[in-house]
Amino acid sequence: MTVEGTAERKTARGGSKRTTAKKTTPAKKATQSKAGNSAGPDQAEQDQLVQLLTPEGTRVEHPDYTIDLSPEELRGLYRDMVLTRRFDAEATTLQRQGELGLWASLLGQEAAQIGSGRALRDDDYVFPTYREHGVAWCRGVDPTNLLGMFRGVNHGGWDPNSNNFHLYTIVIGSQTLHATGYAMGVQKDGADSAVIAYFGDGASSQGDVAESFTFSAVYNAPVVFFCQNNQWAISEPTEKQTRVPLYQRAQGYGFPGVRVDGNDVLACLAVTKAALDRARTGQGPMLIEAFTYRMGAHTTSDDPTRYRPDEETLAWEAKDPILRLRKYLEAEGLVDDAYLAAIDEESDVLGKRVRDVVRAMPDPDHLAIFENVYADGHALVDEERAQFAAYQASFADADAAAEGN
Ligand SMILES: Cc1ncc(C[n+]2csc(CCOP(=O)(O)OP(=O)(O)O)c2C)c(N)n1
Ligand SMILES: [Mg+2]
Repeated sequence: MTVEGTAERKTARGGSKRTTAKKTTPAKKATQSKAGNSAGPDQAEQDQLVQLLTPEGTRVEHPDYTIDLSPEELRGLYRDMVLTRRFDAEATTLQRQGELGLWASLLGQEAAQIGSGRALRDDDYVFPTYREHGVAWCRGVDPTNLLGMFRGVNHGGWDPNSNNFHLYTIVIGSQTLHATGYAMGVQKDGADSAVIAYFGDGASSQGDVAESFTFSAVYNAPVVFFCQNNQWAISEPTEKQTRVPLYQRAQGYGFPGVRVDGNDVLACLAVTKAALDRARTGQGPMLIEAFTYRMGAHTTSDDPTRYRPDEETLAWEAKDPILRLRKYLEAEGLVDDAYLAAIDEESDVLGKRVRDVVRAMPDPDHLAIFENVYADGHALVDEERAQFAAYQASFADADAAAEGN
């Protein structure tokens, strides 16, 4: 999945020697990547997008996907997105202040996550990656619970079965297999719940995702594959993952795929609801490619200015998911200044709560890391635990000796 790896393969196929390949400076890389990751879809791609709300906030219709929401529901989507963005910004700041070890921001992907998250029924089951903070919000997972793992004080932070929201998965693409297996189980139980697996454009290159597509198709499993194509897999542009639009991959496995405007919360909601309904009525899996953009860095350990041009990010800013819904709500007279101010105030309260709770999270017992490795214990884990306990105790001994002097 590296640029270097792809370049080498191309050179080898082209017959020229690898040693002739020139080193690419970060600046050159950025220009090159622009060809594959333009500032948004070109006209052909645009024609394939399911869209119900234009970037200017104008409501449009689509022949296959419709939605009819009450003013309250529309305002709810706006509130979800604003609060999720605020939570995310707070987490990024907490990482910068040394309170978290790492954070993976969802900035720019709020519509994809809130739209799909609000399409779910309580009994549906979600298998997320590590960036689905908006979906977690929709499932009712307390946002502060998402931060324990990123602070390094627990292995997850919530009981997946309380909200039917699995723990975050870092191993790229593996959760699509978990989702497929779970969906096959749901089917055997005779339940009419559906399962949704989130993954990224980079994950689409993983074998696990290909296997999930095969198994779910042949078993007609009630699973929706929700791919957030945010245009980048760390520093790799989507053109390094695929030569066809990602949603078209589904066809080869025998189930439908659709590309939705991932910055349009209404379209994401409508398309995901249709896919879930399809799954729960025995019509099998579906692939949704939410065409969106990762506005921030891959994680707080990444510096995107080294590999992508500012113009690309700026062009996507004009498609901001929150702004377009706000324009629509304002134009329809569905929100007023007082409502918007109240949401901002609620955001501030959430931000403060997140900061307070994170700072007060107790450090775990040093030996807790050895728990839950095996259900019935393991001799090697026991040995490692004893070694680590002795190592920790050596500090206490040294402290005691120093005090004695
Ligand atoms: C199996 C595996 N290989 C590599 C990695 C390192 N890695 C972490 S995130 C990432 C990129 C994922 O990109 P994408 O699927 O597009 O998701 P995004 O981060 O853009 O949401 C990689 C390669 C990993 N976590 N797991
Ligand atoms: Mg990506």
